[in-house]
Amino acid sequence: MPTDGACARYRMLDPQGLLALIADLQDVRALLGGAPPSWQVREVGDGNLNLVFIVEGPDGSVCVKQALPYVRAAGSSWPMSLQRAFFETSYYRTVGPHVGALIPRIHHYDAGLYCTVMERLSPHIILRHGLIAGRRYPNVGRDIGEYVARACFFTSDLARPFERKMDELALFAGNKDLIRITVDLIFADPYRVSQRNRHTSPQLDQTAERFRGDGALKVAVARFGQKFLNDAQALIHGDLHSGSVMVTEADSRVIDPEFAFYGPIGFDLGAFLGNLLLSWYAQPGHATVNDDRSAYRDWILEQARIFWQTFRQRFLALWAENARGDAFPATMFGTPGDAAALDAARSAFLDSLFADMLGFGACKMIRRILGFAHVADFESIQDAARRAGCEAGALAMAHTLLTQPARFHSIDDVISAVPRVLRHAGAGGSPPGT
Ligand code: SR1
Ligand code: MG
Repeated sequence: MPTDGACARYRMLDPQGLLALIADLQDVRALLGGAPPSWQVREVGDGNLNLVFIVEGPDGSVCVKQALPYVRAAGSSWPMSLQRAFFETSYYRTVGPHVGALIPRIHHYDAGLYCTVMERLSPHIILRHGLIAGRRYPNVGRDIGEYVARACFFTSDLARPFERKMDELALFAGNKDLIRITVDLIFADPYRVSQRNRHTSPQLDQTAERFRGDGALKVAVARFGQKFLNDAQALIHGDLHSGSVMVTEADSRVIDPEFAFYGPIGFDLGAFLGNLLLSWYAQPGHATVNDDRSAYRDWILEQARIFWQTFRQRFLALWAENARGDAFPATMFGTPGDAAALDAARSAFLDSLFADMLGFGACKMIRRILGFAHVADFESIQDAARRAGCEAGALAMAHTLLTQPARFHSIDDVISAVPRVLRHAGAGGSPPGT
């Protein structure tokens, strides 16, 4: 864990400080080539929390991410622990051996400056930006499904003795400040009056008020909030939305795991699925005369299907091949007669993850429309009425997922419901799911 002594060395990096830091790292110097005065530094961060720099030399480039002592999107009025950088690097170290090249290569972590020097992903772009631009990434659903399966399975009790998990659980339990963000911003604020909330107004005023007064919806959300705190199933990324994935047509990488802790696997699954659905609902806002985005919407839903199916198949395969943990110990299920019962139990577990994915995904959709941190998928739609129409559709779908979960037994149930759930009574349309 970081110490107070390490904190004392902290200073916010500027280009000069960054060059001094890197000049001392022989491997990174060699990668960049040339001498520090020839290196170009740019700050490129557009996220809610951190500074992000690109450093380019004559032979190569690196990315440097540094935690700020406050929430970047809010300013110094919202202080925030620097230790998130430590939890991010700890997450990368833990899942790295299991996920291979699906994360960036980490060159160096500086415990005093709370910054990480890592591979600069190029020509990758943030998946969310690609989705807004209507670009297709043929491997992304499969890659992220594989990623969640591997990262979560190998850190779960299915794969490892509980002692190891307990040690890590204790370490990541220190990530309290970021867990607090999630607890408040996802599971509470959108359903109560909070100064941090905002929404497209006046178009969604009634919907926001209706959601705050919807007891059945709030109970469903609160149950997922409780599950988020209680179900220490695996080491989860904690913020696996489409802004935490970088892509090319051939390659996908998961970044930004600073919200990591031992939590429910469905939270990571839901983050990715929920953000694909947000993108689907935002597409009319990005339509042009030449492209109404309807074919692109089908592609998004196909990626959602591939994502879930890949996760399910890979998680089950990993379980069949690597059952070395204390949950469902392999030595207990050695007789031929056990196979059917074990298969049924495994299938039931995956069904529970599916239900969690839908519930958490819906919570994540709602918070991006009625809460503090919104997403560029909607924010980049200039026309407020058009934006509100797209957002109302997403809210209706999320409401249906949370209040009518029995309608959804398979990913096909979700995919066929999405185009039919377009408006919500509170947003001036018909009731959801009709
Ligand atoms: C105050 S931080 C707001 C949001 O940004 C991150 O991406 C997380 O999703 C967090 O909830
Ligand atoms: Mg992030």
